[in-house]
Amino acid sequence: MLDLTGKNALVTGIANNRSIAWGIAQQLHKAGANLGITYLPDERGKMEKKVAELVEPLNPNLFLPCNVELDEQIQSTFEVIRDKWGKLDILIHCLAFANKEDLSGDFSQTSRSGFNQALEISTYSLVKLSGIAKPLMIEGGSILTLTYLGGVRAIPNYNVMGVAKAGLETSVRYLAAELGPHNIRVNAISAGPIRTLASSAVGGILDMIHHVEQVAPLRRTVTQLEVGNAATFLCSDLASGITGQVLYVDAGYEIMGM
Ligand code: NAD
Ligand code: 0WE
Repeated sequence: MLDLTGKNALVTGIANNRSIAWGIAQQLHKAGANLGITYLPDERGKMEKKVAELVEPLNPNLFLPCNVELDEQIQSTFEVIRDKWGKLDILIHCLAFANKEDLSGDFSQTSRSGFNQALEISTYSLVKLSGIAKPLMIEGGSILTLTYLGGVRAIPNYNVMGVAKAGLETSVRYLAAELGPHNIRVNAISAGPIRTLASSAVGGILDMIHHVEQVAPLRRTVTQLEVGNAATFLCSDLASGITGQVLYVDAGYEIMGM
């Protein structure tokens, strides 16, 4: 039923064993997908080593550095995919960045450079990666990104990331409209708050998680593997009629009014 054998999947955004992208990669692997993994390189090569060790059990047959701020790294990532795979079926976009000082305090004080950087890394990168992936998705394909409720509602301190996620969700719709005739589907998962490297660096995340545990219909938060299961579904032929959508994987929190 849910079978991804013969599918080539590129997964971005794994930093450690708490990353949502790690939960997605594990479930794609379980469904039989052939994995390519990209990581954000640092000067000392620490991230490369850490992520390589983590993903080894999934036998990725591509493992590449890809800082989405650098066109040449994006370009060479997709050159390797073209040369080694010949086609791409699944693209997972699971990355975001804003300056820490722009994720607290007054939104109106966001700097021009901080605003631009958050939108370049968190939003424009989906547009850019999709444009490069398009000619490689020769048998059709599925593109998936990760968003958060702060792109739709004003969530305290999410600030410039909320603007980035609003732009991301809108990009999903415009990309879905463009790529649909090529049988490429584009969707987003809006995940509830999960403790990861990115979220743990945010003050008050534990209080937010506690609030969700009180209010969400399921009275709990979601796990990376639950997001991975929904991602695997959206990337599979079982979701062949779904594109341009934002699927909430949030224990139901989004439906509540109080
Ligand atoms: P994470 O820190 O594990 O992942 C963020 C990733 O972004 C890291 O792997 C990091 O290397 C990568 N990244 C940052 N700048 C980059 C760049 N310039 N080039 C390439 N990669 C870069 O945290 P996470 O929570 O798993 O975040 C993954 C996605 O999920 C993000 O889009 C985030 O907004 C979204 N999300 C997270 C939550 C949550 O509560 N954790 C909820 C909803 C959505
Ligand atoms: O999208 C996110 C996290 C995004 C993020 C987090 C950081 C922290 C460290 C982007 N850039 C950075 N930069 C850093 O230097 N989430 C959905 C998790 C999250 O972040 C919040 C949240 C939630 C939930 C920020 C404020 C309020 C709530």
